[in-house]
Amino acid sequence: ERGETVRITFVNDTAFPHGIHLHGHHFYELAADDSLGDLRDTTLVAAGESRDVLCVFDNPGRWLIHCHMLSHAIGGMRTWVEVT
Ligand SMILES: [Cu+2]
Repeated sequence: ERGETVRITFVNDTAFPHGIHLHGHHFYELAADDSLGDLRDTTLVAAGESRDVLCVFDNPGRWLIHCHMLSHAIGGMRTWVEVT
């Protein structure tokens, strides 16, 4: 819901790095000790690693999340969230 703060873990269980981009919002990358890192709309998740981010979903609508490599997004590395 609008205004909700959500922690998301992007898990990369592939052999390639993926730059994951969220439309409509920015989020903070979280360090291993949960401290806030950079404010971004895209985060690079290395092969075999995961990345936690913290996002305040304050922009209503349906927003795409996808890999920034077009071939990956076309191949299915995309989904969406709805903020109501
Ligand atoms: Cu990718």
